[in-house]
Amino acid sequence: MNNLFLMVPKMETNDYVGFTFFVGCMAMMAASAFFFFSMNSFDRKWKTSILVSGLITFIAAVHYYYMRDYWASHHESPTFFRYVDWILTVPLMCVEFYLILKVAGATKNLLWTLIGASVVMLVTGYFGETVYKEQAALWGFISGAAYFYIVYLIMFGEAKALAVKAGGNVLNAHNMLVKFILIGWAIYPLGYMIGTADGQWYSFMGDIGVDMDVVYNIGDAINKIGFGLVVYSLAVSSTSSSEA
Ligand SMILES: *C/C=C(C)/C=C/C=C(C)/C=C/C1=C(C)CCCC1(C)C
Repeated sequence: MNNLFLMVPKMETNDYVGFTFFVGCMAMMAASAFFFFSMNSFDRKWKTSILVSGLITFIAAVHYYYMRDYWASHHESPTFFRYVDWILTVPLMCVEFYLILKVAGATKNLLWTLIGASVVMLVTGYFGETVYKEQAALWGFISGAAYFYIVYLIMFGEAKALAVKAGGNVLNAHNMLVKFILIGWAIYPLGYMIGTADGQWYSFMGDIGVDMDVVYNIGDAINKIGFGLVVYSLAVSSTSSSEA
């Protein structure tokens, strides 16, 4: 009987970081169920996009399950699980852009450029948070450059040109997804600055009283579930407009 209780680490009622891990886990699970169950009501082209939305939230749900547990047992940031989650889900978000823009002739080359930039962004961020913490500002800067390159590609570059070419619902959805990258993804560098503030020029970020993981958890909820819902509504509007 005791073993059963040991499986659930104690959670304090004032542990608001733990609370956001718990709620994040539930929200990711619910979103996954929603995407997976709704998938079959769309035709093939959209089915893949909704499947990817579901995979993004599902992969996150599994990682949140472990992160929640890790936090509850150690009261430390689950940096490793966090970055494993991101390295899997962020490239999948690049895949979403590619799938949407395929109608306008998006190339594999564009897809790999986006994925490559996102991997650089995450690996350098990981270095700054772990092995080279003293140089966190430098690594964060390199990571930020990769981030802005992604913003450039989808806002002004090749991806934007394709979206304009596709027009209609695709262009609307693309513009919406761009907002997620521009505003939603900008949440993450804030979390990073809070978490690596010690001894950096932005040391004041360490005193603002918000925990890095809370910022990351809010970012994930907005970006993974919100992003998926934009794709979902594009599928809904495209399906109903082709029937009409
Ligand atoms: C589902 C997870 C997502 C969308 C994660 C996105 C993560 C980022 C956009 C992280 C960006 C970072 C910077 C731009 C600079 C500092 C280091 C990072 C990795 C936190």
